[in-house]
Amino acid sequence: MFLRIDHVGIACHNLEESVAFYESTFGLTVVSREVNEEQGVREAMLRVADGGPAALGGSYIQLLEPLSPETAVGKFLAKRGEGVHHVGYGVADVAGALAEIEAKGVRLIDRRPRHGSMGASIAFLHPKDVGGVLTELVEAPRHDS
Ligand code: V0V
Ligand code: CO
Repeated sequence: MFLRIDHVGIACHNLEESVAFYESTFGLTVVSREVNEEQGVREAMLRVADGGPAALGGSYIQLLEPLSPETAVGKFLAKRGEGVHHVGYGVADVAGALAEIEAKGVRLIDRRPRHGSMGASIAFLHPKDVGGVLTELVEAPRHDS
């Protein structure tokens, strides 16, 4: 079901400071920036590796700054501080994967796919049913033409 690790999401207080750290320390490059009101984040994707065949897409570090303290990332920062927030796995079909996973008894946060970074369709699984790991499914947009 999981094709690859699409991204690791990292919660931070100040997106620009964290981006500057990742760029200067590890030589990573920002390939996308977005404000996602629905998810309550300002985020940047930094490309890590090619991740195999081009059709599968790359691997990224996703830096996440909360839009306010009441958001998912805002609450996480208040409770736990900066650090790893979630793991996003690449899947071919988010809706199909959600149905399969739910049938195995794992609670879904999203019953249908939402808008994610770089045009992806995303959905989250509850961390309490995945050994404490907030888990995201990521279906990259198709590049057919
Ligand atoms: C909370 N908990 C976590 C967690 N966040 N455990 C592991 N990893 C995390 N990131 C634990 C928390 O410690 C509590 O455990 C329990 O879950 C309930 O947490 P809470 O603080 O009361 O918060 P809730 O229940 O209001 O919300 C938690 C959930 C929420 C996971 C349901 O954060 C959520 O819906 N997340 C999905 C959306 C999201 O994270 N969006 C931002 C990334 P104890 O203390 O009771 O044991 S957006 C993104 O990735 C995008 C756009 C993209 O990739 O394209
Ligand atoms: Co993410």
